[in-house]
Order: sequence, then structure tokens, then C-alpha cells
Amino acid sequence: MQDLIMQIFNDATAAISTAQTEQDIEAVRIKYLGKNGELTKILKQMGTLSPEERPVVGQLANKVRQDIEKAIADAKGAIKEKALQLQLEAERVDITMPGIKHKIGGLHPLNIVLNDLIDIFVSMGFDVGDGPEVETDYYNFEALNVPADHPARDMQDTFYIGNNLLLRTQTSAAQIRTMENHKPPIRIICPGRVFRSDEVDATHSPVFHQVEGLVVDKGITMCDLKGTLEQFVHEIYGSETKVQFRPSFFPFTEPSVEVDVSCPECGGKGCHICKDTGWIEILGAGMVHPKVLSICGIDPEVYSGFAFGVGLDRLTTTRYKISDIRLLFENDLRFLEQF
Ligand code: 2U9
Repeated sequence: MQDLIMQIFNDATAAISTAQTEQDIEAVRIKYLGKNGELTKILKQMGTLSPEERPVVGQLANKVRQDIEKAIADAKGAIKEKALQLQLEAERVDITMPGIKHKIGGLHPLNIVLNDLIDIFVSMGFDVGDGPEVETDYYNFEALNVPADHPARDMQDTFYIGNNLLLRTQTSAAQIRTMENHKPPIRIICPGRVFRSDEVDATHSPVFHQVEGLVVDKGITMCDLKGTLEQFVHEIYGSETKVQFRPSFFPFTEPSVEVDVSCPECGGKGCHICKDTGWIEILGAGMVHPKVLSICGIDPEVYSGFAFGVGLDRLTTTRYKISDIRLLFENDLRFLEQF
């Protein structure tokens, strides 16, 4: 019987040493150590042995069982380790390889300046509004007290689409709609693209951008207009910048002003940027004309308001010292990548 046990041991270890997979090993375990395994069968026959033989054979059988179990555990470990090594080899990443460069887009300079502007006015309690680029004659002109014979309505200045529709020449229509639909207090800015039939040159484009603002409430005066616009200028150009208000005329505001800032290039001494005047005009503004308030259903005896318009393209070209407005619209990456 001892020979038989040693034979089982040799067969089992030989089978373990040639096993390739965990399933092969399991098959060996079942064949020799399972319920009906060959070694188990031997142990079941122990009762047939003499009392002298029994402990010797029992000891040997137990030792062989333990050795086979150990060989199975070792072989399982080796197979697992080999599989892991193969997997690591297959999934190997060469961290010395150069990475893939992803090109990250950036904001257009007009949007950088617009975002700054929005931040400034939102921090003063303004909402941001929007409107269509194709407008009716009523919202673009009529409601803004621009009479039928006003030169701005001329085909030379405005792109018409048929009789009644046109490409908006200012973003004011969005504010008109706000006044029609909301009761004061109103504080809103409307940024957007506007269109005028201009010849293209370094400072003119038939497509440009405006940010218009409107405040309507009880007791709004020129002081509110001056304070708000001075605050805006100081945040955009720095608190040392001087602000000058000159009388002007717009059909939709009365009184109207144009607003200059001390030249950010020369500080007001005079240079080629400010054409030796020391000042740069950046926006127009005024107290909303009582007729405009009435047209929108707001009683000018109870409410008053101020409005302003800023040319975003001008603000951007002066901030970044861009010599030609056309650069803003050509989408040349060599230009845009600088921002
Ligand atoms: C409503 C009433 C009045 C908006 C205003 C200006 C003066 C102005 C120019 C700035 C540079 C146009 O882009 S630009 O050429 N704008 O001078 N805009 S007051 O007045 C309004 C707006 C809405 C209901």
C-alpha cells in the first residue's frame, strides 16, 4: 500500500507540474484528493490493515496528502503570477512616449472684453438681455423716437430686408421689449451684433458690436447716469482715468451726452491714438426721452431713466492696442492665438 501511495504521489506531482491552467490543477485535485479521489480511496481502505501497519501507512498517506495540497497551492500561485505578468506585459504603457497635445480653444478678444463688461454691470445689479438681429422698423426706429425722415433710416445707413424688416442698427429693441413687458425698476444691458451700411476701413465695419444699457425707476437723474458710467470707466480703464461728459443729441435721449475718457495710451498728454486731444470718445448716453417711455407704456410723469450705448469693438481695439478693426472679424488664428 505504501508503494501505491508513493505511486499516487508521483503521478499527482507529475500531473501538477504539466498543468497549464487553474482548471487543469482543479482536475488533478479532484482526481487524487476529491471525494472519490485515488488517495481518498486508499485512506478508506485503512481499516483492512493490521494495527501495526495502520499508523505507518496513515502517516505516509497524510504526509502525501499535505504535499500534494501544497504542490497544488504552489502551482495555482505560479499560474496566477504568470497570468498577471502576461497581462502587465500586454498592457504595458511607455510613459516616456510624448503625449498627445490637445489644442485648447480660447475666447475671442471681443468676448473677453464683453465678459468683463457684463461682470461690471451685473455687480451693479443689471440683468443681461438679448434680442433678434433681424428687427422690425417699429422696434429699431419708431419706438425709439427716430422719425421717418431721420437720415439713419436711409438705405445708405441701414440694411433693409423688404419694407418693414431690417438688420438692427442698435440693440435698443431688446430694451424696448423689456419696458413693454416689465414694470420699473428696470436695470438691463443688451450686448449684441449690429449692422450699418458702412465702407470697410481700419475703424469701420458694417458688422460691429454694441452693449446698450437702460435704467428706469422713480427719481432717476443725470447723477445716476454719471455715477454709473464713471464707475464703469474706472473699472475698465483704472481709477486714475478722467471722464468727461459733452452735450450731444440722440432722438431717443434728452438731454444726451457723449462720454470721453482720458487717453489710456498717453494719460491725456496727447498722442497719435487720441489725435493729440488727450481724450478718447467711448460711449453715448442720455436721459431716456419721455416719448420713448410713453410709447412703451411707462408714465414719464412718474418714472425717468437713463440709457447708454458702448461700441464693444472700439473698447477692445483700445484695450489691446489693435490697430485695425478688421482683425477682429477675419478669424486669423495667428491673431486670435495671442489672447
Ligand atoms: C432705449 C432708449 C435709449 C441707447 C444709447 C447711445 C446713446 C450711443 C452709440 C455708442 C457707440 C452707438 O455703437 S455706437 O456707435 N450709442 O451713443 N446709445 S444712448 O439709448 C437707448 C437705448 C434704449 C429704450
